[in-house]
Amino acid sequence: MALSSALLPRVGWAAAASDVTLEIAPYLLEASPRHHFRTVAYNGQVPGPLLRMRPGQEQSIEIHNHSGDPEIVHWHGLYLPPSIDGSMEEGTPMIAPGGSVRYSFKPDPPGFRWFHTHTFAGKDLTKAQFGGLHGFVMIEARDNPGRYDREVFLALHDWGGHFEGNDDGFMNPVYDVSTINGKMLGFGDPLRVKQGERVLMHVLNSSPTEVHWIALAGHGFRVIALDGNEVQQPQTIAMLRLAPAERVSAIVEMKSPGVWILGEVRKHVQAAGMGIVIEYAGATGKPVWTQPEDLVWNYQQFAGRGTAPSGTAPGDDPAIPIVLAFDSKFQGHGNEELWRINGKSYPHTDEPVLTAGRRYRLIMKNLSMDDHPMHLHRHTFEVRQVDGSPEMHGLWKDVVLVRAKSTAEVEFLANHPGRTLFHCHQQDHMDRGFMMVFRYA
Ligand SMILES: [Cu+2]
Repeated sequence: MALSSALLPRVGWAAAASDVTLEIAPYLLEASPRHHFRTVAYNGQVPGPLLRMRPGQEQSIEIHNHSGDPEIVHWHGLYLPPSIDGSMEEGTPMIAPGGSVRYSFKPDPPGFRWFHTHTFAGKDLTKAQFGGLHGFVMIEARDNPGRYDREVFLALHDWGGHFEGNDDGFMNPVYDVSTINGKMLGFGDPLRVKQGERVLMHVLNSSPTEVHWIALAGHGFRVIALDGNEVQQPQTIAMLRLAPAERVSAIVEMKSPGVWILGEVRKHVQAAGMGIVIEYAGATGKPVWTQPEDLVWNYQQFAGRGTAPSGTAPGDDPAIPIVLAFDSKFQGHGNEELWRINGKSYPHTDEPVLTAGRRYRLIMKNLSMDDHPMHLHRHTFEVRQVDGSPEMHGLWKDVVLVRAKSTAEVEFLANHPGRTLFHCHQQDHMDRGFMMVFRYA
């Protein structure tokens, strides 16, 4: 039996009234015996159930909201109509407290996706993405040849957030506890492996606000996909960087017997709990960590030439540029800043109009001192340039981290008519105006 199913009960696709039922309800998370968090979860577990779906095969999902607050479920990375994509700004109806909805759709595109709440948190750092409402979606054909022995799904998350002012008077969330699959390092089940195994790790950063850096002592990661889309040039690297909502799929060859730590590279975050023990069969002893000296990551190394995932093949016309400048308006000491796109905050942001069949190039100029993980709903984009890099090809994502005082450029084919939300995935930033909607003509 795959270890992933031992860690995360699967929801199958047995013929029934609906293929999957999600129960949204209050939940007490035990990150360790001394760290409990009152939150809300899907099906009484954090992360929620792993949903396996077949590409293009009708899937029905029933959702019951027992939480006492209106809820909404966003299907991150899927091509769904605005009525069910899971964003109020696109027109998806909220699920009332005590209410239920039933969705039916044909999952697309194939790959590692996820689902999560898309509500407002404001000053309450237990709500929306600060809580436990996130889960994995794997859309995969039955005949996946699998160059690996088994799959493991890992979600990185931060808990117990509160606002803290920095030297400039800006308020940012900081956290007491960080977890992998809801557990602090040393308190979850170890990942038990065998020598010679090839383990495909699907890592999701479900953190409301934090970028995370992950390494596995004694091992490298063979990165084969970013945001669920195969990369043109797989690379074996020592550490992964994941901005909020990003995913990395990497194969780890288990060829260094022992007991190791897979965890956050930054000491204070690992000390707050972000780690999991990797234990070879027959190995004993204290888990070993080796501290990397530098944080190293770049998107460019994975780019190359090649074909696009289904439905996103670039057309022949040159892309139409859309320039978006990001900045913030200081609201006074002790307040959070108001975030702006081209000088306007949601709901007053522009609504650019797209023509179906045309390609667009988002030129994102980050004038601010913060990094922003920018997410486009209902589409996949091609990352073409980041941090002053040369032009790139074939790197397909749905989130890109636009670093402070830098420009990033992405292109996408407007091939999914309907309202489309574009926003910073950092919860406190989107709550403070960092969103806009694209419309189709
Ligand atoms: Cu942001």
